[in-house]
Amino acid sequence: MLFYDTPDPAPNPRRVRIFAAEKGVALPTQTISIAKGEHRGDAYLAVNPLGQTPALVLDDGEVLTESLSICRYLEALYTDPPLFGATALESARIDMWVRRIELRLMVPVGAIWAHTHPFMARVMPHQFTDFGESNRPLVDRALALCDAALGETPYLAGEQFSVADITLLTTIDFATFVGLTVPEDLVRLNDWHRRVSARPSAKAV
Ligand SMILES: N[C@@H](CCC(=O)N[C@@H](CS)C(=O)NCC(=O)O)C(=O)O
Repeated sequence: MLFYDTPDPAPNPRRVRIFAAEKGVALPTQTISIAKGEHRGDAYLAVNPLGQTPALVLDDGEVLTESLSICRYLEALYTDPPLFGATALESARIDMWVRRIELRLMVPVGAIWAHTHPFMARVMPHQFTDFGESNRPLVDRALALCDAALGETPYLAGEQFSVADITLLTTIDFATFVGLTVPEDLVRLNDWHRRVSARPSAKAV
């Protein structure tokens, strides 16, 4: 296997790095620099025509993209510890939270990034600033939803650390890079963030 990775702050490759670290799996890795535009170069487009990272090339040459799909593949190969749930209910809860984070948090964070951030002004043909700004309340709402869930259980989707926590951690850290903050009064979410950031996997490079 060969894992095509991009360093922080890219949240999606980091999701796979943390996932692999939690499994104790070392993936042979090649770094693609988005800052240098390597994701749009012919060599990488031959691997992933979508021009995005991460990608995982399997031994028979098949290429998996989509960070969550790569995580699912690793979960099937390396079952311990289970990060997608061990029972039907755990799996459904984890899937529910991953979808909520992707759709309710990452989508508005991505819109704020694309349409308001000065870095993106260099690559976006036109920034719709009002649209970007209009996404800020959606971020606040999604963070409050997570904070409420963390009042019930130590991890986002239950008693065990899961890929839902990995998805939330990588998204919040990217949001912080974009200039957003987790409000201090979301005490449970801030506490959760300290706990999961202290796991060795959070530092996986
Ligand atoms: N849904 C995809 C998103 C992949 C994605 O957006 N990757 C970013 C890096 S975090 C990227 O390659 N951005 C460069 C671009 O889209 O041009 C996944 O989860 O893998």
